Amino acid sequence: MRVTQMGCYVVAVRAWKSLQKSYWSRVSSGACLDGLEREGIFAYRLSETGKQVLSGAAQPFFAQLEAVRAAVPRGARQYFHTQLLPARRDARVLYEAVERALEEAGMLSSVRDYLGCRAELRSVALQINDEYDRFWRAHFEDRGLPVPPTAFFHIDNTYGVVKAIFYLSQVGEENGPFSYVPGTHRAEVGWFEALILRAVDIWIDVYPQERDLFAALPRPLMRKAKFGDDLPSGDPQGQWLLDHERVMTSRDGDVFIFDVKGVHRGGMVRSGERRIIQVMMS
Ligand SMILES: O=C(O)CCC(=O)C(=O)O
Ligand SMILES: [Fe+2]
Repeated sequence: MRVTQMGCYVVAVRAWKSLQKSYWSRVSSGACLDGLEREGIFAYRLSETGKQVLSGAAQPFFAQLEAVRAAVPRGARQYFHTQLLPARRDARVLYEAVERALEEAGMLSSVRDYLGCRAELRSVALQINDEYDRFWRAHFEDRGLPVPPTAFFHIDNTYGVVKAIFYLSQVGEENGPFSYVPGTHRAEVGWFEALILRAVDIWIDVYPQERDLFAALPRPLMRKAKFGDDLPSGDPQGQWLLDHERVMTSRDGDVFIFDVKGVHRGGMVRSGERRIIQVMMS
């Protein structure tokens, strides 16, 4: 008799806990979907356990990335020296930890609802940025030009992608916070413009020595996804973006999910170092 009572009690507690869990994941998933739709970005604070599991799973890959970086003189590092992109088959534990963390935050289901497809993790990148990185300022400094305040503002040159960025170190104003201009993901861009600004961007990324030719393009073609570098300081539209830019530090959360169609930038470290996991979903 006592055993049966105990069994009923255990079943009732489990049912209550699972009800609570599904309620809270619905609540946070509703807020996440709402944030993505209205602002293009949503921030979440992970549980301490969630953070520890993620850090543990990421540690061996950060060690690999550190080794790659240590072999290159600081000033000579390129953008690709900031990232390690392990494939799922070589990083199962890490991919599962990331998936669980995104599920805890109600984010994976929201991304699926938002994109209207069964989105999956396409890549998980470990990233270290520090004050010696030059990818966002070399093209100005090498020409003796000041870095404009809108530097590195861009939209990604992909289609139908939502990204998540997990902060694995404390991030403040100085060590490369991610930032986003809420609402810009809803800007209407026609298919031709969308095509041109991605094509021009890829062209200049692949052939940076041809950057000067950008200025010679006819006006309708003079468009770039990474446009912040091309706005002079004091440009009124650039100023609007700066006035509305939301800078996300560790005070705002541990993971940020955003539609890459919105204007954003990050990793521009002025002092210290920043460690993140960047996840691409589509
Ligand atoms: O490193 C960052 O904070 C931003 C990187 C970025 O632009 C992106 O993940 O699309
Ligand atoms: Fe980006």
